[in-house]
Amino acid sequence: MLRPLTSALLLATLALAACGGDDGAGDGSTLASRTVRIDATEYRFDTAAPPAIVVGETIEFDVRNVGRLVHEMQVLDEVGRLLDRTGRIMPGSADTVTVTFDEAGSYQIICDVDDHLSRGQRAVFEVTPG
Ligand SMILES: [Cu+2]
Repeated sequence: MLRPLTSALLLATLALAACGGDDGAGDGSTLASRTVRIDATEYRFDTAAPPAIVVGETIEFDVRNVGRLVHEMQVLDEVGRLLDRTGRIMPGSADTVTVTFDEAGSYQIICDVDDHLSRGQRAVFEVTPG
């Protein structure tokens, strides 16, 4: 009984460490299975196509600020819990955030700079079962 539990804990710890390791550094992650580009502007997020993420994927979001104000991007799960976020991104700059999606459901991205969220800078996307 002890051994499988220990392995599971170790895996969970590694996964957490991997998720937290890229906090706004923008150095890219070798863990990501693919990159999804998102443009942030006043007051919305644009992406070329829906990201169509399936459970188990690790996505690097490449967030470009194409607007005139500072933006950021937070990734929230179905119950609004913060999974990870970019740093504050100056106009003309970019940052990345890498998230592993372990559960199917609705996720959202928001910008919580000033009143941007209440102005509608938010988007919802689905993660589907594999
Ligand atoms: Cu914003």
